[in-house]
Amino acid sequence: MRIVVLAGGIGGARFLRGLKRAVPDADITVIGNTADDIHLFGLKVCPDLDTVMYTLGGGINEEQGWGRADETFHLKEELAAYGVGPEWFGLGDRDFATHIVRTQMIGAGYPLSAVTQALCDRWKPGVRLIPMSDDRVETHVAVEIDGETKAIHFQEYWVRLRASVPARAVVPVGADQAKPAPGVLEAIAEADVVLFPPSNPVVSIGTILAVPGIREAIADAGVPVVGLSPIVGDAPVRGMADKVLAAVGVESTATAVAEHYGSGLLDGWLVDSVDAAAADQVEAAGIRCRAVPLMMSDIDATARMAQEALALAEEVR
Ligand code: GDP
Ligand code: FO1
Ligand code: CA
Repeated sequence: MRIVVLAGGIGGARFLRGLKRAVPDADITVIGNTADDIHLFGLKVCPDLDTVMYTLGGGINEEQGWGRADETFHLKEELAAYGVGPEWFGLGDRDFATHIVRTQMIGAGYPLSAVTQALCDRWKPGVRLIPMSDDRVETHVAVEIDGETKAIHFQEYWVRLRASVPARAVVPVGADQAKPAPGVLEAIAEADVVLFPPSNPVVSIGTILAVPGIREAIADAGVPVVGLSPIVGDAPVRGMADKVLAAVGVESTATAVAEHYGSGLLDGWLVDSVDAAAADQVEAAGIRCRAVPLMMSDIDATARMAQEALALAEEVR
């Protein structure tokens, strides 16, 4: 079975671990979000690609969900001693090596997709990980600070300001000019099923779908497209999805997220058992809906979620 998964960071990576457990023989292609990417200290950092790579490759800091296990921060401390920041972004020594290798290869002329493949030669994530695009796309958030609106990088909004200022708009800068990376459209066209893990609908899956051609390829593939809600009991399980959903005019409910993707894209939608009452409204929107436990508390529970998603895909096929 050929499965294509659009993934952000933690939500996507943890789901993928369960999917691999559920269907060990499946051929899984992951289209990773690169709109969180940021250039720091002259290096290109790709948080969501790295989160998927480290999680599936066994190098992730499990408690945090991002960054490396057994991490130290000597380099960051030395930079700070020179007064060189930003200090608000926690890049560890082990993680730095990834960004150095990536930046060096990009400087030598390799596209991000080839660099990601090279990094995965080390981590062996057991999936084919492709960035959504080789072109630079950066999510900026229009925030209101002291009555004035200004645009800042998504990482500054989330990591430095902890989403504490009102977000008025979310813009994937560069997305409209970006091309899908080599292999993205081909993987979608050859897929037996497309899954949306419980990733952020705006700044993870939304930005992937904003790359011209990707949404169309999914809609045209003629295969089941099934998503899992990242919103449980009208709130994100973690992160700031409620705030960025509000910024794009979408309520923070499992139903509203399904309607936001729409029946033109989604065939099936899983909501958590606590949101079982939402199923009728999702079905009324033309999307087959089931309520099942959606907490990724361990790999077995996550594998059951993946099985449910694949079962729903068979139902709508
Ligand atoms: P990020 O890039 O690290 O923010 O990760 P993603 O975009 O892939 O996923 C973030 C989303 O995952 C958030 O909106 C969370 O609500 C959702 N999430 C995290 N853990 C769980 C879980 O156990 N169950 C469900 N249903 N959603 C989860
Ligand atoms: N998230 C934080 O909340 N604080 C950090 O200092 C931080 C550093 C960091 C470094 C590398 C990396 O790959 C990810 C990192 N993240 C950090 C996570 C990440 O930037 C965001 O959680 C996601 O992109 C949100 O979608
Ligand atoms: Ca992310």
